Amino acid sequence: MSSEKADIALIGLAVMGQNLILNMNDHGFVVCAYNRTTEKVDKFLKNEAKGTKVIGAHSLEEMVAKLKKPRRVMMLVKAGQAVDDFIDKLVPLLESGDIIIDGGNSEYADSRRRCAALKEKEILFVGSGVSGGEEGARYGPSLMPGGAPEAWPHIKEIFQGIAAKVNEEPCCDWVGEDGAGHFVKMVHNGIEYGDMQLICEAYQLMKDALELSHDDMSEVLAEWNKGELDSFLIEITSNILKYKDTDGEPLITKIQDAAGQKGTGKWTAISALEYGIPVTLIGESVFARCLSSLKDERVEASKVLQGPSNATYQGDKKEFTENIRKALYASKIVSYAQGFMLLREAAKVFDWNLNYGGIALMWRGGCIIRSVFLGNIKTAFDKNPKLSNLLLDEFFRDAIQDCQESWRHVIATAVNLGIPTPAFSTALAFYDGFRSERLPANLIQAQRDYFGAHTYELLSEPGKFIHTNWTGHGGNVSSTTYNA
Ligand code: NBP
Repeated sequence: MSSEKADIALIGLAVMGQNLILNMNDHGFVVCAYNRTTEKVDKFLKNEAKGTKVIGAHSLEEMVAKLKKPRRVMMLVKAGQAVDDFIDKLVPLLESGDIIIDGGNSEYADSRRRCAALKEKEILFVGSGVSGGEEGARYGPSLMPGGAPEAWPHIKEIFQGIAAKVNEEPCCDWVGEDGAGHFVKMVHNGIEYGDMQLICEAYQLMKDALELSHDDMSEVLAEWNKGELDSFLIEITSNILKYKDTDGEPLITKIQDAAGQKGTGKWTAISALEYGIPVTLIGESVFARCLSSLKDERVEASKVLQGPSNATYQGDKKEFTENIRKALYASKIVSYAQGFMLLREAAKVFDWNLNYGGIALMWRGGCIIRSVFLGNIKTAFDKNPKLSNLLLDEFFRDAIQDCQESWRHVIATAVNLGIPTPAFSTALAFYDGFRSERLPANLIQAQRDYFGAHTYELLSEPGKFIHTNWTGHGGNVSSTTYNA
């Protein structure tokens, strides 16, 4: 065995860990592999890592002894307790200035807590989002590291070396303090839920309203993939739609229509509620999955609840297909605008110094939401790093303007045909709400004051909250004014 010291240790030899180690090895870094079940270390060294410079360890003590200083230890283990357990075991073995990196799908609040606790012990903690699945880990993931900023110069070369590249630029940069890396990863996953739901709505419209064949739909998506919608998810959906089972039927038609979820979309929606940001499209996408999973109830309801008698579109199919594409594009712009609104608010709440253009670049390649579109977002933030909302950027403002008529036509048609388009519709409702100088919230304020003496603010006297005795028999005492 070589006496060479390792550049980094990696704990967790499941699919992500093994592939990331091999990726690091390809880029010239010496990795020390460790796993709770240590037989997996030997198995890995004898098989996948055979002939590489990867070394192994059978205890954390051995692993730490084999590392260059400052020691860099990365974990890719199941999120939650396993991460805390490893941290507890590692801390007594490490020295001031050593670095612990958690690359799992941890909740950002846990990363904030771990970063603060380890700072007390002078250990630098990094919580890094890793996206791209098995293939990404092996050949170039999107990496979103955040935590103790002093750690970045020590891990930058490895992280940017192994990350996906777009036009030579690595899809990895420093995200921000404490839990910022995992927060950005969470929003990435939420946006992924939104993108998938939007494609599903386009699919249902083409399938049910236009009665296109699966091969035709596959071709439509392949065509879309050559333009503004060029993305990994459109590409794989085109492939899925044309994939045939052994009997020649499209496999997709045989798959149960009940969607699963592992929680990151839900966490994004919960954060949106917590910080009061209308990330409606991701929320609708999570709920659409929930509704889909009520399969038995839907089957029963389908026998009883009536919709419109006509469920197919009578106009020009080609033209309507183009309208669907534009509805999808406009809705997608709204979804990303909402995602970035949430990032901006979190940055304010936690005092993170987020680089929005850098985040767009991190998502531009390597990860599931990778797309040409993210290049446009990067350009928008490069042009104006202080851009308050993507919808206000000229490029996106004009793009929505160009799509608007089609977008409204598609949603109106879907409503008339009884085809659900929750994500398309919520995106348009958000757009119309966001561009309204006046909303009917004056009435909400009046209602709240009427029944609960919650007070309201007069347009003519901003900042002054007053109560009206609307009925003449209520008291004049008002409730305290605060927002929860
Ligand atoms: P898993 O999420 O399946 O985790 C397997 C690893 O966790 C093994 O090394 C296992 O050790 C270890 N582990 C478990 Br399970 N419970 C443990 C415990 N109580 N104490 C110590 N170690 C424990 O592997 P993965 O799919 O490679 O994912 C790794 C991380 O990366 C996860 O957080 C995941 O959410 C995240 N992630 C996954 C993907 C993906 O596409 N799979 C993508 C992006 C991020 P053992 O061998 O001894 O059981």
